Amino acid sequence: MIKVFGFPLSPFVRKVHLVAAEKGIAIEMVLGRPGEPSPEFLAASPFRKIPALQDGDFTLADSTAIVTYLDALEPAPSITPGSAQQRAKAIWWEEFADTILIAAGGKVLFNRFVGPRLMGLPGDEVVAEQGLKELVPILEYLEAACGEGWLAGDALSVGDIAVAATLKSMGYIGLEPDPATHPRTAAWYDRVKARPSWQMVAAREAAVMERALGR
Ligand SMILES: N[C@@H](CCC(=O)N[C@@H](CS)C(=O)NCC(=O)O)C(=O)O
Repeated sequence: MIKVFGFPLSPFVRKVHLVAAEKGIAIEMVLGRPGEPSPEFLAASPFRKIPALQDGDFTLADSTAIVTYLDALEPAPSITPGSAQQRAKAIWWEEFADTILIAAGGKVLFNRFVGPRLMGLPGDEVVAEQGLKELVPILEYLEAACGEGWLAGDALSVGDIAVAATLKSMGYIGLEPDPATHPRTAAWYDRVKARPSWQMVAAREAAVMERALGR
């Protein structure tokens, strides 16, 4: 079975799990300890980033590379739209999630949750507040883009998956889309959350997080 290394709180890891679930690709989640990387993980991820994948002799790091691999292995259902413009938009939304949304949201997530709750490190409230400020125009941009359907056309794409995966991490600090302030984003997010793939991945994550938080 394909192995995916990494902790499911990471939006990049969650993106890979969601894509695999959409496509019905079975994967084994390998958690590991960040401070004590296994030789298997190091072989798959030379720069020690999660996620990483091992499929027999084949290894690969980086969520974008990994979902490209999964999409090629199992083309249906597609996560990359067919038209040139929609396909490019899907990649834009993935980039938006992976570089812009996480850069701001991660400041709040790390300092209010990952550091204090999981790593025993004090959070830096100045950095968290800075992240909250940076998030305002980013979330407004997303709100303006959300419509009745999906971010990059008529079907769910890797763009929707990446953005929703990042918002779920932000849910750990109470920053999932608020219907009162971001109704279009909240409605789109509800559509992603209604998918069986999301429910399966979220249930698996909840079990891991419960153990990590010692509940
Ligand atoms: N562009 C990479 C980003 C991966 C990444 O930054 N992962 C974080 C966890 S969210 C990580 O491994 N951090 C550990 C470190 O930087 O040492 C991807 O899409 O997979």
